[in-house]
Amino acid sequence: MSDTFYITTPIYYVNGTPHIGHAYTTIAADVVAEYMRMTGRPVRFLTGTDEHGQKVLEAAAKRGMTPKAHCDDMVVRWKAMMERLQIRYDRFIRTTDADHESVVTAVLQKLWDADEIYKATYTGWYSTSAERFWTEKDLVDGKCPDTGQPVTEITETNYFFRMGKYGEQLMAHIEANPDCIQPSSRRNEVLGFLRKGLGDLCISRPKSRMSWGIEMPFDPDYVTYVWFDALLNYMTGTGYHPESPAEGWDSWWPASAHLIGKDILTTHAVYWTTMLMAMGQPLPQTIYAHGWWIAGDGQKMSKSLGNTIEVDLLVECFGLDATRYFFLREIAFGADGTFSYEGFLSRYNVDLANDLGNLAHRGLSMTTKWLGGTVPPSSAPTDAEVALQALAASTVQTFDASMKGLQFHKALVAVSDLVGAGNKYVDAQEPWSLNREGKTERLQTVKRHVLELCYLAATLLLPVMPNKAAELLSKLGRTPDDARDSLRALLASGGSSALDGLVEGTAVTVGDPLFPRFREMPEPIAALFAAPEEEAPAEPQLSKRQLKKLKRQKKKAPPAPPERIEYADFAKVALKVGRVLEAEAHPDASKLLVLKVDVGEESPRQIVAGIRARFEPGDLIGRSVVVVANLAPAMLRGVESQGMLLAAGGTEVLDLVSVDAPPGEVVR
Ligand code: ME8
Repeated sequence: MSDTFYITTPIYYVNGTPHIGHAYTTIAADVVAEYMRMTGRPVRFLTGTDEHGQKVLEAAAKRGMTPKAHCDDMVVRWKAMMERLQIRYDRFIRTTDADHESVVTAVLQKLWDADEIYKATYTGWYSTSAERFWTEKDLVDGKCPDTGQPVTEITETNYFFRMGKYGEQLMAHIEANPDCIQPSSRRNEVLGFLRKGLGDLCISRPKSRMSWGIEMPFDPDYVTYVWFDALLNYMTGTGYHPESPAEGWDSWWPASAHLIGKDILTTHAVYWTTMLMAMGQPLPQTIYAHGWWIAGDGQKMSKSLGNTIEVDLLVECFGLDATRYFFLREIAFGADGTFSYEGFLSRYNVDLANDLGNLAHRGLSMTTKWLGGTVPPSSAPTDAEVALQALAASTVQTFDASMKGLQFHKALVAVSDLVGAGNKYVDAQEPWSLNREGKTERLQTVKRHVLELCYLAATLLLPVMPNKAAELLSKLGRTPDDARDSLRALLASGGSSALDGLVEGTAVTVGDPLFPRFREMPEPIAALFAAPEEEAPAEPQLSKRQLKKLKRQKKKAPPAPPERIEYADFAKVALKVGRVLEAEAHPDASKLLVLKVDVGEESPRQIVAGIRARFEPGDLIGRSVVVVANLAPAMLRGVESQGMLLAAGGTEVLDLVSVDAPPGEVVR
């Protein structure tokens, strides 16, 4: 198999507003692309914009511009987002690029000649908002299932791709290649969809209704359906062309990974794969559908949080590197995430300021103060150093396997664990005592190990935090190129040389802290949430006895909910679908059960629930539940509960709330 690595993001609707969701996919792709480059693989990284279709046409008309001029104007914001996030793509493709239009035209002609496309008259429900047809049974309450907007019944003659005939073949491919759709829950979703039977796909729009698209080569009255056009960008990006392919294009195909959000799973896992089958091309190695970021704490994703300004705000307040780190570290790739600024601040302070920043500072400042500011030699390792070495070697392996498997979260947890072990090592070795007691040789060995740990952490974090990692490397007297060489050597040695990357005698510098700690929310963010000052209501005068009674009551029962709350209050609660994996009686409380619940995260949550009177543990295994996912963890009779289940019933539990949806799905 070829050693090349070809990775893509979705091409974003040029009309849309770039927000943290788009930033997320793009950062993930950038990180894995850069990691693969570091390991020495030839990499091609494609991103871009999707520029045809009705919405673009309408938006352009509103502005009194031609659609192309409108796109030329809108695309600037997307390119600016990429630049701000330091995205190192190899090509930014636009579906209005001439080479792409030529590929789409030639593919259509080839499929038409091969009778993979036919013309037919069809009656269906057309959703203008989703720009597609639905059958009667697809509709939800008579509306578009994707957008909830009204649909119109249209009878139209169009061109259809014989997608249906590939259903069985696609199912067989997915069964035989378990990694081709990830995570596995998404693969099962696609298989479920295919088992219902696959129809043909309408791939044209009459120009009389919608003219902004690539003309059908065999019928000038029609343009190509926007998805058929857009998906082919992945082939254009390799240099493929049915008649005049660029030399070496097939070294990039099949793609190593298409990163997408779960919203566009079917178009990729079904439309795209069957199109490739009809074109006689191999299918991508992996289509990875990640979860959605939703705004927590009452912040609306689309307005206050979900726009470029807010990505910019994170970058402005915490820096680009911390922003890139946060999204990949915070949730497992595949799960949904609830964004909150508090969560961001705490992740920054804990992982970056306290752990990594602190380790670097301890290593560099003590070396400067006590050892003349150069990388010291290491001698006579004790068990502590042997253990660190073993951990470093296994960290490299975990990091590598996780990056290759697009498990960014796991990769970064491995680095955090290493850094944590480094800080514990410093605490245990007490270099300050070694210095005081004049045990210079031992002090040198300890400091060398701390600096080596920093070097390894900076090496592994380089694809994620290119600037901060380079800054740390420079403090250690090394460069990103040194780190790249070290990584390759480490991978070749299975990690055995993991703490041997620095050069004895090289000068180190302390400089400014890498990640200054934030004691409070940075001002520009705090200002977003500053409530207008209200007059405090007058305190009622209560006797001591009355006050005591009130306190007791308050302690016993949660306050009754107010009659009415604002949407923002409700939006603070993150509800998720869970599936009960395990259930057992609480060791120390007769009314409680201890459950393990899969909520679509990397590991199941432990939830303690007061439902023992209503349920036996065995009743619950496999049951779907609704979990309050952002409730602060609490100890319930000595067992930690990481969430709460929704149940019906007042004083007595009558039933648990269940929904028919996969674990991790958001409940709103
Ligand atoms: O669908 N959380 O473009 P699009 C996480 N043009 N990721 C999110 C997100 C969120 N809240 N919101 C958006 C299209 N994304 C088509 C694609 S590809 C041939 C054509 C990310 O602008 C995620 O990657 O609506 C999602 O799939 C993509 O943006 C949708 O971008």
